Amino acid sequence: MTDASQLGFANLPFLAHRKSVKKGFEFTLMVVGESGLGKSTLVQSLFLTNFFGNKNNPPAIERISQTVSIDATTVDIEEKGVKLRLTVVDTPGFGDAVNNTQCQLQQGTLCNNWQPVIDYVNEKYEQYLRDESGLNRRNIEDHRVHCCLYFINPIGHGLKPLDIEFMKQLHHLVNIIPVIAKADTLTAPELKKLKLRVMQEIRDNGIQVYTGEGDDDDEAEFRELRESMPFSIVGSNTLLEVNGKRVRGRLYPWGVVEVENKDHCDFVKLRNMLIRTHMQDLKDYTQDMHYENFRKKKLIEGSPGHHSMANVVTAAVSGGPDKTMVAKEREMDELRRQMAMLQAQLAAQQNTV
Ligand SMILES: Nc1nc2c(ncn2[C@@H]2O[C@H](COP(=O)(O)OP(=O)(O)OP(=O)(O)O)[C@@H](O)[C@H]2O)c(=O)[nH]1
Ligand SMILES: [Mg+2]
Repeated sequence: MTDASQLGFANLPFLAHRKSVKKGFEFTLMVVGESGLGKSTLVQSLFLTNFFGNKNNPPAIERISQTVSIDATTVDIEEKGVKLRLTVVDTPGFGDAVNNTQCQLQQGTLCNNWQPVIDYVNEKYEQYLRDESGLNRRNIEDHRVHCCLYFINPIGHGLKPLDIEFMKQLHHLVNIIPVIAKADTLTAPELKKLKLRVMQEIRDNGIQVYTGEGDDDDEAEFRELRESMPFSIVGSNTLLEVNGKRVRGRLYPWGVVEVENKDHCDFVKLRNMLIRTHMQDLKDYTQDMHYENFRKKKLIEGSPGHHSMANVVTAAVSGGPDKTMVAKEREMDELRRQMAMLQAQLAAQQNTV
C-alpha cells in the first residue's frame, strides 16, 4: 500500500524488471487549450502539491502570467529507490474569441494555432528516431510526449469548432485526454451535462481520445477512466486552511473548493491515472501507435524512391493493382533500417574492443 504522500509508481508491474529500476523511467505530459483556462495553474498545482513530497515547504504564492512560449519543466522523483523523471510541457493558450473571429475573417479559415504544438511533438519523435539509429542507443533519453491534456472551456456549453479542429490535428500524433477546465465555476448538474455533451461531440466528430485498451485484469480501471472522461479540473496555487489542514484550493464566500478533494473535482483521479495506473499504457501506446506511425512515415519519405513511392501509394489508395508493391517497399525499408542498426552496433562493438 502507498500512503497519500507517495505516488505509487514504485509498485508498477513493469518495474519488476531490474533494469527499469536502475535506469528509472521518463514520462512527459503536455497541456494545451484556449488561453486563460488554467493550464499553467494546473501545472503548478501538479508540481506544488505534496505530490512531490514537498508538503512541508510550501512555496510563496506567485502570480501566474500568460504563457507565451512552449515551456518544459522536469522534475526527478524517487520513490522506494525507483526514479521517475517527469516533464510537464506548458503551451501558450490559443486566442480569445475576438482574435479567432478576426483570424477566420481574414484568412477564411481557422487559425493554425496547433502548428507549434504539432512541431514540438514531431521534434521529439524526430530526436528519438535519430538517437535510436545512432551509436548510443542504450542510453536514449525519451522526451516524447506521452499524454496531452486538452483543456475545454467550462462556459462554452460544449466543444468549439477550434477545439474539434485542434484535437483532430493531434489525435493521430499523441494520446489526448480531455479535461473540463475551472470545474468550480459549474454546478454539479451543469458539469454532468457538459461532460456528456463533450463526449458525444468527440464521438460525433470521430476524434480518438485515449481510453486505454483494457484487458480482463484492469477492466475496472479502464471503466473508471472512461466514465470520468472528460476529467473535471480545479487548479490553484493558493494554500488555504480547512479544518486545521493546509490544502490547495480556491476560496469562495460559501467555502473552499479543494483541488485534492475527490468530491470537488477529478484532479486526484487524473493524477492517479497518469502516474499510477495508466502511465505504462500511455507510454506503450505512444511507442506502438503514435511513434510507429511517425517512423513509418519518415521511412517512406526518406527512401530513395520516395517520389515513385508516393505514386505507388496514390495508385494503391485509388484502388490500383500495386498494393503488393507498397508492401514490398515497406519490407525493403524495414530491412534497410535493420541493416543500418546492425552496422551501427557492429561499429560500436569495434570501437569498444
Ligand atoms: N475559477 C478558477 N480559476 C482558475 C482555475 N485555474 C486557474 N484559474 C485562474 O484563471 C486565470 C488564468 O490561469 P492560467 O493558469 O494563467 O491560464 P492558462 O491556461 O495558462 O493561460 P495561457 O497561459 O494564456 O494559455 C488565473 O487568474 C487563474 O488563477 C480554476 O480551476 N478555477
Ligand atoms: Mg499559461
